Amino acid sequence: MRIDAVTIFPEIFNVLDVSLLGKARESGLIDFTAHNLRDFTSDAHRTVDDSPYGGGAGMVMMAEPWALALESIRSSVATESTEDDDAAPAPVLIIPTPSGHVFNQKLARALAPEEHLVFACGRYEGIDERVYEWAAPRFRVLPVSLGDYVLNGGEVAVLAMIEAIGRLIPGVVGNPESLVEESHEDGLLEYPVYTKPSTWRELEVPEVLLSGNHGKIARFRRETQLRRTAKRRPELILDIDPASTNRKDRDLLWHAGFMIEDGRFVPKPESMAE
Ligand code: JAH
Repeated sequence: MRIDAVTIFPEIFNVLDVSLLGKARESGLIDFTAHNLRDFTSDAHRTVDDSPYGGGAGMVMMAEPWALALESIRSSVATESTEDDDAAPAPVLIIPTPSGHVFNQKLARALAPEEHLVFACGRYEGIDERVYEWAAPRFRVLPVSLGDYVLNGGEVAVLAMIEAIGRLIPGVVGNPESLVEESHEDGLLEYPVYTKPSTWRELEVPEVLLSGNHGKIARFRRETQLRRTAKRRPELILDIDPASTNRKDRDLLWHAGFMIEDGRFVPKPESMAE
């Protein structure tokens, strides 16, 4: 996979030289380049921002450096595609912004088979909106949010996305089995894990995990997952298909505050509290 990032702080991406993703780059599985947006300015001060039309706080990133940077990335890949050729699809242009689509494991999986991802890292109040209009015929534009909080810029969000996507590329993560268990297919939070010693500072590993009874262990883990999810992420319980649960699951979820109505889980009304 080819990955480009456009940023005014290309050094932030030096961390990709280390660890897992660094290995994937050495082996050629991931070809990553960070581009300095200021290299696409033409004034002595290398200006990338200006005040917002209509007034308001802060500064806005100017359109022209973005167009030049993104054009240089597009023209560095083979040929520009025309209308009726069977050339490569347009690269995906991912823009981290708190107002984007939510980035989750499903979106990471959808992006992992792509040939070329381009990340546009904004700073200040954001990028001139016309850049998105300009980019739409040249890229598959995708504004994404990692969650409802504000960072100082898109760079740290891009590092997270590169790690989430990169580890799904075959050969990047050593053990594909650990990917299977982490696939989040059941929509529940993970069960807690323990390792040696079995007693640590007077704290015990749950006895069932030492029992060797694999049926009981699976049930213990399932119950911990359901209880944890109901407590920490109750909105995820609403997405569980009741057909994927057994009687014990449904009993546990009842006691955790959920019931089945019209074939789906819903919160139990306060009046039904036990
Ligand atoms: C902040 C440009 N959802 C995480 C996230 C992503 C991007 C930004 N903030 C939070 C951001 C300022 C300028 C992007």
